[in-house]
Amino acid sequence: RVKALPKNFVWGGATAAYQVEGATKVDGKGKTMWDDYLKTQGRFSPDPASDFYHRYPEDVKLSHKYGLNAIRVSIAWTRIFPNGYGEPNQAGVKYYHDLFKTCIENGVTPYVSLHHFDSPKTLFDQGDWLNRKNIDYFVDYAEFCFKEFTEVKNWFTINELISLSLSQYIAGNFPPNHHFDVTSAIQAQHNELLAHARAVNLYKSLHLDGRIGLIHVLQPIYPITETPENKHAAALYDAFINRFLLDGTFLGKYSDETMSLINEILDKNDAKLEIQDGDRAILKQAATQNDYFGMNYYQSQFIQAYDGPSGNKFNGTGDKGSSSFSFHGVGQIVQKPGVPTTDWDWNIYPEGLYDILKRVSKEYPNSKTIYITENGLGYKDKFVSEDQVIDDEPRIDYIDQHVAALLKARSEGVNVQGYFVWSLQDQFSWANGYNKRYGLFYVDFDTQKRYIKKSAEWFKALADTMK
Ligand code: BGP
Repeated sequence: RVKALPKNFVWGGATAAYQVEGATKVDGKGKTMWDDYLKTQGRFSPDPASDFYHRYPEDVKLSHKYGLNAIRVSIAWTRIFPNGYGEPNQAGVKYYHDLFKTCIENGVTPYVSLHHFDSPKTLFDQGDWLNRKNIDYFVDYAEFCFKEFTEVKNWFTINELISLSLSQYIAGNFPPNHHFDVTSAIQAQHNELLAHARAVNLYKSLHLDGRIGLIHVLQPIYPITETPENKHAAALYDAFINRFLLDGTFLGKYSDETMSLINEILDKNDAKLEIQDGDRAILKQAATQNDYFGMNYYQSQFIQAYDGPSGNKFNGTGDKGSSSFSFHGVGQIVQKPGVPTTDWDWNIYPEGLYDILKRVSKEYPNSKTIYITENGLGYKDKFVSEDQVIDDEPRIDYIDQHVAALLKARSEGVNVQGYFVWSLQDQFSWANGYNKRYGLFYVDFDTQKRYIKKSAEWFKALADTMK
């Protein structure tokens, strides 16, 4: 494998508060939208997850030891404001100061998101992102963090707006588990974009010494064959999951072509989108003020035209081939022969990463600098013995191919400055639990002991090419 990373490349591991911290009931933390839901569901508990709340010094040291110069973490809103607003909880504030200090002291730069799927329960009960009052609370929380955590120089507002909206209101695998509630899905996207834009505009007005952006997961949509119907299906679904958000973020408006595709979907599904006076100005102001763009990429999808009823099956168990997705008036997701899939039916398609990087840099120059903020392989890693490195060769292959796609795009002028693997250590997966592992470091969830995987050693070898 002949590959070298450019000098000063950001080479990191990613985490999210609720997926790693555990300690959901300590030091005054408030409930998120997940706590009661997971309890009722009874499949798995978010405690202790990877016990990062107590063990972060060990994970940060491991990061440094294995060549990582950066880490993605998120702040749990409910550690700072247990109810989403009000008086800050000092124990939560202290925890994050300590965490950031440890990262910085170890030469592992923190990249910090304010919201990673973990809305406070109180605000979730009042409509989550569909309630515009919650946008105000988010901006207040953001302002508090910007002013308090001045040691953080790299901010992201919200992680994966589309995953939240799609999982909450279309696929139904995140609370409140609506299926094909198209009105809520598109409105949540718009409202989250507004929340992001307002936070960026505020951050810039504070003239702080740091950078800010947001994170979108992008999923290229390809027609399964090049018929006009299938191409149109791909354009429609692409508008719904990628283009609407990219336009809103980096053009500061939804282009006419994007809106005509979105309106076609809304009409066919008796849905509507409300854009209020003043929203456009907020988006427009933010569009040029993002300092960088965090792009998550896992997979691409293949689609065919479809006019039947909507319906889906979510594969949250790793039972290969058990998922399906058909969206009325948009399209039906199909398998492309020859494209390998994971046990959770995610296509392994590194070409998609190359294509989407080229597209974003060409069509959305306001994205400026791009970081791949998540990419990785969900895999049922097997622990063998205390003294044996865990062999996760398929993960190495996956990362290797995607880093190659990134470097190719970079060599053709796309301004990619970093790569964060999802994930740093094994952690809790929202709708899949604990058997879908992604980490460079294996976590025995019973003992919380960390073990090295082969991918960590591979990652380190690549990091060493930077010197
Ligand atoms: C992204 C999220 C992460 C993470 C990852 C893997 O969508 O930002 O939080 O979970 O995907 O997804 P999953 O855990 O569903 O396999």
